[in-house]
Amino acid sequence: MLKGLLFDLDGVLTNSAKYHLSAWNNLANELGITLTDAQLDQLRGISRMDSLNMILKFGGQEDKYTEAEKEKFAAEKNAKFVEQIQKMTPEDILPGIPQLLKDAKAQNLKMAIASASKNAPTILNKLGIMDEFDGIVDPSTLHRGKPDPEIYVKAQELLDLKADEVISFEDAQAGVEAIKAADQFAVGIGDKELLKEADYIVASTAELKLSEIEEVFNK
Ligand code: B16
Ligand code: MG
Repeated sequence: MLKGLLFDLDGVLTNSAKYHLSAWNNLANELGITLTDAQLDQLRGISRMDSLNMILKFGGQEDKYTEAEKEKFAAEKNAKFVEQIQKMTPEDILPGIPQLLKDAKAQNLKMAIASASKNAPTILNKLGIMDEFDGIVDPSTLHRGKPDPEIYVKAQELLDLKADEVISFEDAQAGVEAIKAADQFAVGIGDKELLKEADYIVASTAELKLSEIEEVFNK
């Protein structure tokens, strides 16, 4: 029986992904690395340091910098990102999400955030939806990032629920893999081919309808 919903943040509740991608693009340019759209897409849902390491690898610079230099680059990227998200407002909640949250509340479903972002509390406050959630996984407590199931297992535990009692929402391939590895029902938002492991796929959040997802979940 459905008792809870677990949400990724970037690309699901709001499009802060666009700020992440532009901040990474800036840094990559400074390092003389040109990223393709497909490479930028692979950064979705990936933690800050793992993203930086992937970018350096894309540019053939994986052994070029010390850990201290890499920390400095990551901090630089984050400073740009934090500056950008200050302008977010409730208008930045993605279409379909306010109704989904309302329908979930009407059914007394518990809700938690399973975002790799250390900036998630700031973003949720900016969007004005912090109080809607019963729990937020603290990504600094994680040992492994998505596609490892750890973050989704932790989110489910925060709500005191079992894997077959939750529906989890993701826009990233690594995220859908994490949900499936946690044995949960995955809703993928985005490209059908990339997210093909998901149990239910929509092209955009505007198409999300809790009653329709539940029909498939209950089958
Ligand atoms: P931060 P999600 C992820 O959020 C982003 O998709 C990814 O681009 C970012 O690198 C990661 O959070 C870490 O974010 O640098 O703010 O700690 O999709 O898991 O909600
Ligand atoms: Mg995401």
